[in-house]
Amino acid sequence: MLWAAATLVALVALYFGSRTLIGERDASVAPNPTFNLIIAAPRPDEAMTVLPAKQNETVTLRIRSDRAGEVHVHGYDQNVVVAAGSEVVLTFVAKDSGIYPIHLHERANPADPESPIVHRQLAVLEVKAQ
Ligand SMILES: [Cu+2]
Repeated sequence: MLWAAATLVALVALYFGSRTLIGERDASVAPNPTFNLIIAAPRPDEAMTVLPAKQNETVTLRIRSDRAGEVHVHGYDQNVVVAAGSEVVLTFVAKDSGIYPIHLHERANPADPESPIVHRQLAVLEVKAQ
């Protein structure tokens, strides 16, 4: 019976050890995730960057932008207006699990306030069920 308990302890240690190795976020260290989003010239690889969170965590997006627009977390309907060359913070509770696109809504032609609004994907928020 003792060997079984010892094996279990070893497996638990291995499990938590491997969790640390793959860099999973430790909820006891950082209970509420904060992400920095820098909006500048578009890069092709950035749009699918996954920002990981867990259900019911308070998510904070710290957004710095070189252009005017509105950052929108689709599905959560969270918006924040950002002016060119400024930094804003958007905080909300991730109540629902799922994958949510984070967009910058900006004028197709920044010099023309009548030009259509385009949606540029900045990243995706992935909320995992607790
Ligand atoms: Cu959008």
